[in-house]
Amino acid sequence: MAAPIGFLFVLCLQIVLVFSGMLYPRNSMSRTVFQNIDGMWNFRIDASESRFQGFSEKWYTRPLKQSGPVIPMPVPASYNDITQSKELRDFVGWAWYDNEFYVPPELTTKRVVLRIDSAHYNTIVWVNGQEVMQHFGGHLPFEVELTKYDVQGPNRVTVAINNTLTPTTLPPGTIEYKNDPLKYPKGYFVQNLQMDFFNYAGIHRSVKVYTTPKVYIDDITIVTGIQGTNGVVSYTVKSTPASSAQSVHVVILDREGRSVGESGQSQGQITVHNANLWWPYSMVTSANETAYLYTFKVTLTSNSGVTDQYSLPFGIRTVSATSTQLLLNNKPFYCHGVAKHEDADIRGKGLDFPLIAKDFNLLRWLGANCIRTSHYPYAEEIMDQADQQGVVVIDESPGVGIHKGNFGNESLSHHLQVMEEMIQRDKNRPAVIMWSMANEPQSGLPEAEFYFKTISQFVKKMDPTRLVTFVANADYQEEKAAQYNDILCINRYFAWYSDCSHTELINLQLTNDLQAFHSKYRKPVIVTEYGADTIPGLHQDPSFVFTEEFQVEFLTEYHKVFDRLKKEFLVGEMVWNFADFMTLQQITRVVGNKKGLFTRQRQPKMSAHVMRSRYHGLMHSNATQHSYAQGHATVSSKFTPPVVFPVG
Ligand code: BDP
Repeated sequence: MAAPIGFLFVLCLQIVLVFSGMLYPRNSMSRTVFQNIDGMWNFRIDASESRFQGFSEKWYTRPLKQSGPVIPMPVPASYNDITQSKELRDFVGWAWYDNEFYVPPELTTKRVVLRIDSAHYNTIVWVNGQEVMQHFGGHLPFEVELTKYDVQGPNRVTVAINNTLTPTTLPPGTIEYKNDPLKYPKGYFVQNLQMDFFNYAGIHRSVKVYTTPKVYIDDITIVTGIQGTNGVVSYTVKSTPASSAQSVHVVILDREGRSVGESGQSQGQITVHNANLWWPYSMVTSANETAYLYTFKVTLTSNSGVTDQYSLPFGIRTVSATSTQLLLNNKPFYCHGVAKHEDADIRGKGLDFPLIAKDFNLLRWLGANCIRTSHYPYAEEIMDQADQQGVVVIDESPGVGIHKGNFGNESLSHHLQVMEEMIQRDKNRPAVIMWSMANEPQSGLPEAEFYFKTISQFVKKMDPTRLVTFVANADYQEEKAAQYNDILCINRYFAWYSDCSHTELINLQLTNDLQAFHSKYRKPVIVTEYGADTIPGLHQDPSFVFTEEFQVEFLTEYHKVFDRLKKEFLVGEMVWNFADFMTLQQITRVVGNKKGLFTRQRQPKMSAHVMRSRYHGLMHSNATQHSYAQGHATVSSKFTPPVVFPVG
């Protein structure tokens, strides 16, 4: 059988993994993000049978438009929904992009870095025909220093991306060749997915060129603790090359820009007296503020007297768990949230600022205090909003749908690599309280035990300050790997995927199931998914599946159980899903998954109003409890529950 569409090619190439801090590009006195190469790129798919034509004809050696026809393709965006072509929408294989950038001559004395914030999935990048980097996997940034190349310009950047999913990629998938000559033409294949979302592909986030001095701040790690009313900030600053760094000075600035602590060491501890802690907005009382962020400002001076400066926002907060509670800053936190997707019309998974702003407005409107980045790490610009707006995040890797055949060593080592990149990227974010290793793996299989034990230990070693989990859907009796989770995250669809329509069974089934899980592991539980597909505008009374009435009834039955178990060991509930999203074409999906509280265009269904009423109510009661615990009786009026939406 032919190698699946040129995919093996990339595996044969040497994967260059240069481990560095990859601090998010920010302007400072010493750094310039001087080019955002976003906009229209030239684009062409390699539709040859082998998908190998681009490599055999070396398309990267000259402008793409010289080797064949190109179309304009926006970056950032998925390419799938941009044109009217079904072939492009459903394409599997290598897609090629190119564009130009300049490096102003005065900046060539600096360290020049080309960074792609994310591309799906496997990427090779050439500058002026020379290969400069590869990256294996989507959703996470990668970059290369261009200093050693001649980049005076104009410079051509060529990017080839392969969206093929195989048993060892994350997410995993398979390429299936259909060999029956009576049914399929020669060489016919399909991409099988093990996940329930459209396999969007393209350059999904920004492409930037930025500079730093040649001796530069490579990485900053901040870990915070609380002692009485003080915050304890432990930090490490890594400079590269370390031997050329003469001195490091760090200062912590409060919101007003006043220094609240400093040090002349590259590693150490700073005490912030009477610290303002980072609180989710749902836990704010008259005594504290939403999501207080300090700035960690680092100044590095090289042996030759050149300085580099980097300012990192961070929060002071702690995360911990008992057998029945999830604690933020030693206070119980109840997560009333939503699971999301990066997904919208036309742009697919492409970064989109209006969409980010709209979604955070809707989260606040709903009263959701927590999101899960189902089923992959979201854009850093989304994570910034969570940090700034006090929305807690369960940060999930792209380990979605790990089934039998995906637990081998190659998969495991790639999964560890992805976890490392994700934690490295998000380790300083106060909003992130828990790392999710995967979504719905076949964790009832014996091989899942070693797999998740290894990843969980790796994650805890990299970051002992946060919790770790994977999101499970196995039966509690079969479950083999949940013992390595700090919090039991469980997805349940009683009365939808089982006993469909029988909402009267939810109470019994959900109660028994969650209690059994908790009794087995003695750990807190979050129901990370529950939901029912709902076609907006479809109404029926009495309720019927797919109607808005049914979704409301379904959610409300779950809430009854949550309200009881919340007093015992339940520490969170997250609706599946925030908004409708696109999926593969199949008979159980009507142009996508319709379990959203909002439509794909972010208009509310009846359920959104019900959830709004519930979440604002929960916030009010939590805030009251929280403020009593602290001895303050006032609750900010912004948490007054909205009028209950009249249902039923
Ligand atoms: C869960 C998956 C999620 C799906 C959801 C559903 O975690 O990705 O979209 O089911 O079927 O099992 O709606």
